[in-house]
Amino acid sequence: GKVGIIGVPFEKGQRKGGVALAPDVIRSAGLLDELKSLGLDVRDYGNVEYDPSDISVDNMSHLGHVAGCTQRLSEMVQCVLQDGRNILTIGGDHSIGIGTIDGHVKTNKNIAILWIDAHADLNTNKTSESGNVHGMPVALLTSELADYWPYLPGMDWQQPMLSIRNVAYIGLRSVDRYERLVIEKFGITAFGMEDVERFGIHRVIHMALKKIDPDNNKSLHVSFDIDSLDPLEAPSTGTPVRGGLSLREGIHAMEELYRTCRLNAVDLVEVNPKIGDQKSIDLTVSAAIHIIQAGFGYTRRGLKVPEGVTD
Ligand code: DIR
Ligand code: MN
Ligand code: MN
Ligand code: MN
Repeated sequence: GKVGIIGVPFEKGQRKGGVALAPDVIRSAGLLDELKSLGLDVRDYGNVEYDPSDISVDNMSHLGHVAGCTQRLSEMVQCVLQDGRNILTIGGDHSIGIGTIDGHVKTNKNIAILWIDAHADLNTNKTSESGNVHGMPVALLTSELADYWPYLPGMDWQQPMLSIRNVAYIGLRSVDRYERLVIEKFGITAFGMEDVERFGIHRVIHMALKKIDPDNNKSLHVSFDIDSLDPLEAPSTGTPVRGGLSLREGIHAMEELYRTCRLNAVDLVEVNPKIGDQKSIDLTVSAAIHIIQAGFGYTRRGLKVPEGVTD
């Protein structure tokens, strides 16, 4: 397998400094070597650089930066996929999902998204209580939500091409009132922590796939917000919510998705190496690397001996 890595040192989709450091901190913790040890051909495309546009829209903080960054990111994602590589994007805050999913859907229209997060990230500028764009990417990306937005200058390159029927949530436990209303109105596939409790992560993953990819033929995209994990195991993140997925559940989810052979894009977002003491930061970075490895073929059964050296 071939994989391309893009770092997105972007933190203007929320208000806490530090998330922009995550791509380099996660690389420094040995990410590339870990992926290479899985037998992958790994190419690092470096960090996104962009020109912000000078626009503003009511209750959307730093939209000019979000627009500039995600437009460039979408182009880079398209390049990597066209090079025949699966893609790993390291954020940055979750607003970067606008760029990665736009790039994926422009390359392959038949995609399905697993949004693994404590939050639904489904606000518009009218419903958001924070004005933070990292709480809005799913609403920007999906066609059913298009009517709920005003015209957004700087975002013309991004037309919502994805149906909300192709999105499943896993790990929800902090959903705003209007987000809940939208989830119910459109019957969005959503497995919150309650469902993980009730069915177990294994069944939840397979029920989600059955809903969003019933014919087992879609290009799968996981957008993994590290705050989906319990803060005991991933404390260094901007909006932690207690009672989350264990690292074991997160790893199992990624292993099962890898086994479909159709997991072609992974985002890992919201690690903030400025939150907490060194022990918390190390714990969070190592959790992120475990999640990524599982999504790219690491298995807890042990790896196979490469072909040709078995005798
Ligand atoms: C909240 C928090 N729903 C918002 N969202 C977060 O700001 O819209 N998303 N933290 O990751
Ligand atoms: Mn998120
Ligand atoms: Mn979140
Ligand atoms: Mn967040």
